[in-house]
Amino acid sequence: MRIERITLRRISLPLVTPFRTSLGTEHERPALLVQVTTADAEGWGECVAGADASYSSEYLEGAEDVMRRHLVPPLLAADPVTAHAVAPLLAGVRGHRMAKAALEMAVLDAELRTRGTSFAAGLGALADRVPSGVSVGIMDSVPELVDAVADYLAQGYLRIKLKIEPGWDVEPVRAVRERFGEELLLQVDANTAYTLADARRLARLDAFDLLLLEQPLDEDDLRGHAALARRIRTPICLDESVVSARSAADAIALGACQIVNIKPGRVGGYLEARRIHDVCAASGIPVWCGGMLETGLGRAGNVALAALPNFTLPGDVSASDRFYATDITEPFVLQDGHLAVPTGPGLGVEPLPGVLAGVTTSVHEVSRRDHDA
Ligand code: NPG
Repeated sequence: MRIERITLRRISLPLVTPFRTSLGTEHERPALLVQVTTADAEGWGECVAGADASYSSEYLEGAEDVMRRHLVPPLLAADPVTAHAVAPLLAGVRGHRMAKAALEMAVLDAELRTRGTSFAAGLGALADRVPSGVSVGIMDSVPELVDAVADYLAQGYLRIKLKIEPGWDVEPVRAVRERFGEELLLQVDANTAYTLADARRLARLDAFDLLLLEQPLDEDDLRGHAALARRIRTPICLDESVVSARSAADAIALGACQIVNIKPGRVGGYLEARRIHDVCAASGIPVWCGGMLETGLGRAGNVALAALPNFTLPGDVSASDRFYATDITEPFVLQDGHLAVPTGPGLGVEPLPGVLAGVTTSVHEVSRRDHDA
């Protein structure tokens, strides 16, 4: 496959409700889409970097900059290109996993569309639907939170994840557990908001039979997570700390986690995400698919990934309307608490041209010819 053109498109989608985590509050989701054009197909990628560098060191402007200067040129110069060749071709650039992931995703999509193979089949997934969980932000009051959870459960979501931070942890978790009972699949996500000095407070969450406590400590604090794991009963799940199959293997070996959240965007792409899935499966560590407020494009890829066999916990793969009144693709809809795995070639979904045009804020195109010149 030869890439004729790479188009970088910035969009911004308004959120249906503000989303507050321990890192801040988001009112809209800016995203960077990558479109790879070959003689036979268009492939789409989505970069999950945020507007600021609060979740990771990567941020959207930086991701676009590194793509334009350092990542797009080697892809346009390579002939042929395959999805598996993207990471080696870009290995001369350190880090920037979110930028690399978006480019690899677009190449993989183009390749699979050319072959007439779906993302799920390409990744080796068999399930035709995946259970859907929902992530519930920090709210102004506990009653407001309980109402929001009730509404998501009425819609059919099969698992609730509560965002927590110091001052918003034991009480909201207790209220939700008491209101909805022991049967509710419930977990919490701290986005690195605690330190090991909070171990006693975090141990109070043990009373609520949570599925897991996600990323309580700093992303580079694997030993701290291992120490915390010895002091609480709730299983620890890592998100921010796991950026590659190697870091997953290290975290597991150190006893820093009993569960792993896999986000393709965070780990450099769907191919590395699958390697993490395999490493975890071999170690008896269950995984689930995280979410980063993806549009229908990233959501399609995530649903396909989540159909792999070791994704045994419901993921943050919610319906499109959890975040967006109008998605840029045909929306993903909850069916009996599940999302259907797309079966069409590649991602199986495409941006709706009218919607895409309406949310686009900038377009930058580089073709092989410009590059050769
Ligand atoms: O369902 O897409 C979703 C959102 C799930 O809570 C969620 N994501 O920390 O995992 C997280 C959080 C997040 C969102 C992180 C956006 C970074 C960016």
